[in-house]
Amino acid sequence: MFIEKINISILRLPFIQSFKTSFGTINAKRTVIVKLLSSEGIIGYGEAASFDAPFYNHETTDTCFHMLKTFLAPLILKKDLQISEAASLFRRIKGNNIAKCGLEMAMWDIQAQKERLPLKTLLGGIRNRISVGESIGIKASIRDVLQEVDLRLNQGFQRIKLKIEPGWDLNVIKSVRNEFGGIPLMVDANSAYSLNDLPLFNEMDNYNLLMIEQPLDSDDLWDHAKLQKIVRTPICLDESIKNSEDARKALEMESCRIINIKIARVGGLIEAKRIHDHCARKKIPVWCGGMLETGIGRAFSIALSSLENFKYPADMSPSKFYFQEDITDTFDVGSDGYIVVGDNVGLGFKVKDEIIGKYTIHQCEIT
Ligand code: OSB
Ligand code: MG
Repeated sequence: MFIEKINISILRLPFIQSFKTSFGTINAKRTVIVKLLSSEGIIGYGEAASFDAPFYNHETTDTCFHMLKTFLAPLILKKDLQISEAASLFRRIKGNNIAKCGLEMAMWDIQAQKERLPLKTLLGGIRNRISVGESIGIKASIRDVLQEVDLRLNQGFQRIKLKIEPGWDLNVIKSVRNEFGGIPLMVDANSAYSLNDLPLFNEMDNYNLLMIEQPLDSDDLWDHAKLQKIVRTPICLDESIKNSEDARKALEMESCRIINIKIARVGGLIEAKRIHDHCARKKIPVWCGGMLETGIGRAFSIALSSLENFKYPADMSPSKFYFQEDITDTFDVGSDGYIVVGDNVGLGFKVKDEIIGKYTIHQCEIT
């Protein structure tokens, strides 16, 4: 495809309700939307859904905008490139995976439209529906958590993930188990613990959790391997897996038994699929995580989740849980806890340019 024009916008979408993790509270989503125009007149959209501050990983919304504008967009502008060729050009730039993913996604959207195929088919997806769980942030009180768990289970969500941090862990897990019995339950620590917390993790083994997501430092495959030798509960890595090489090493070291794939964190769909395929060969299940992104980012995650080795429910609650309005047509989670993977061409959801305009706080156009 030949790229004629690139538009990069920072949007600010206020949250209806704030979301607290071990690394901080998120009150609004500032995200970067990439819009490409190809020489055939096809428009493609992508999202670099970073967080505002470098607490999840090193990137921020503003570094994504900067990297896209200054280094990434010029690599593909006015060139005739396959997506895989663009991805190898991006690989020469260190890190900054979320920024890279914004551009790569938009190329996939164009490619799918050129081939008149849904993204799912282009990626080799096989599922017509994907199962969905809910991720529940750290709340003011345990009662608030119990209320939200009750609501989400009634709405059909297939598993509950509790965000934890030191002081907000076993007490919450115990309360949810007491109240709701053997529901599919897991926790996500976003790197808030160390091996000094071993007694806590041993205790967690008694609560039949599906998995413990990213308990230790994001750079530390080694200590995760030590922990996984001691605890029975599967460890799932999120932040630690930045590419397929990390996945290979984590599996060789037995640092985890499950991997959370976020397209943004790994720099795009090519790398996401590579991790998926490697895990499939090694019989390690994966599932799709989220970045509290808009409908654009979610659309790509839904298509990716239709691949065969996505074995656990995705963090894919509909945007109406977070935003007053979304920049795309939205999807619903059925009372059976599934999202239907449609067969519309391209990313599969109608993008609303006027709503993008309404929330844009900064933008540039590169021609
Ligand atoms: O680690 O998965 C995470 C939310 C904010 C920051 C980090 C994470 C999360 C989630 C929910 O767990 C993701 C989502 O539903 O998009
Ligand atoms: Mg996580």
